[in-house]
Amino acid sequence: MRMVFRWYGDGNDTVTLQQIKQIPGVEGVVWALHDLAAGEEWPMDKILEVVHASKSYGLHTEVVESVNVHEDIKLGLPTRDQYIDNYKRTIKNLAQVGVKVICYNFMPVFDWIRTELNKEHEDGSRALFYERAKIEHIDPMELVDQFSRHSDLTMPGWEPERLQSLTNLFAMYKRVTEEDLWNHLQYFLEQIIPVAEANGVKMAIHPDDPPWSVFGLPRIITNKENIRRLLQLVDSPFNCVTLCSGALGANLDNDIPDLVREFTDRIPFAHIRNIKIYDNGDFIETSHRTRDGSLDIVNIVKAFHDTGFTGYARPDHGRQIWSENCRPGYGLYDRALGIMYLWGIWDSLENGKGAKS
Ligand SMILES: [Mn+2]
Repeated sequence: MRMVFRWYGDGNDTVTLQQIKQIPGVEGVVWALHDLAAGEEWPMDKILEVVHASKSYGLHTEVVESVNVHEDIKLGLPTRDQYIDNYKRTIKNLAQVGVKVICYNFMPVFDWIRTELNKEHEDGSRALFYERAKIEHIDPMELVDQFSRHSDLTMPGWEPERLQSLTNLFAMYKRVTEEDLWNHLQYFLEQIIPVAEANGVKMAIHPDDPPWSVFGLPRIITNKENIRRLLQLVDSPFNCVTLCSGALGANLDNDIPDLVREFTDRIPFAHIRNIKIYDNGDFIETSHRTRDGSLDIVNIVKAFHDTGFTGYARPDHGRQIWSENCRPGYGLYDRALGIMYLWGIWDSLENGKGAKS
């Protein structure tokens, strides 16, 4: 397990590279050019800025999250080809600086959905929260409005320029079924996987978060059967999945250790975090500790260990604790605690093989 930590870049993150370097066992940052719109080619000079900054702290940049997919590709519009060409060029550019894994997603309009960014736990910590009944009744524009007023740091997937065209997008997706979305994903993968393969870059799709349809939009990367289907769309070792325990785990029918075991050869990157799921279907993000949430993090890590996982892992989200002022889900303290929990489990499993490896 190669531990990495998401970093939003200079001036765009409350966490510094020096802080990241000081977290035990973190070897690299998970990064992106967050100021570029989806569909643009990532230019080498901007890529190199991040690479050089990270290298100066001894952190590698082998994992990128995300290279966002332009909506025209997801919608299957004739204009998609220019964006796919840009995507191919971005893959080649990233390969030149040693990127090994690109995480992306194929969720229409929104990358992820919550109803509150700062829901208070009993202990006063704050976390991302999903209230099922609220989602069923709220106008998506209202939610977007609430989120944009909340934070001066733009959140991935909720970039203002994308949200301006929200009404239009919803109208266009009215005609897109799940089968259409599968076809559009296949078209995309058939074009980019050969490029990824030729450049030694694994494309790792992030599952839909949460793993069900929201606001009537189609969602397809939601469960074991659909991940199998995804991997067969283009059956290449470079067509992979980012195993996100918290995204898939919001549906308790998804047995995460079982998914890890089945898809082990096609998981180059793991997101590990816990959530507490209530009887009414609401869920809140918790500390990583197994007993704090509904997911068995010990057994999830054990499944990775049992299958000889040598890919990258990050703690995904954390709560806001100790009065930290940070991006919702992306503070320093709780993610660092999460990393130490994950290492604790991992090293105890290594016991007997020499935990010093
Ligand atoms: Mn995730």
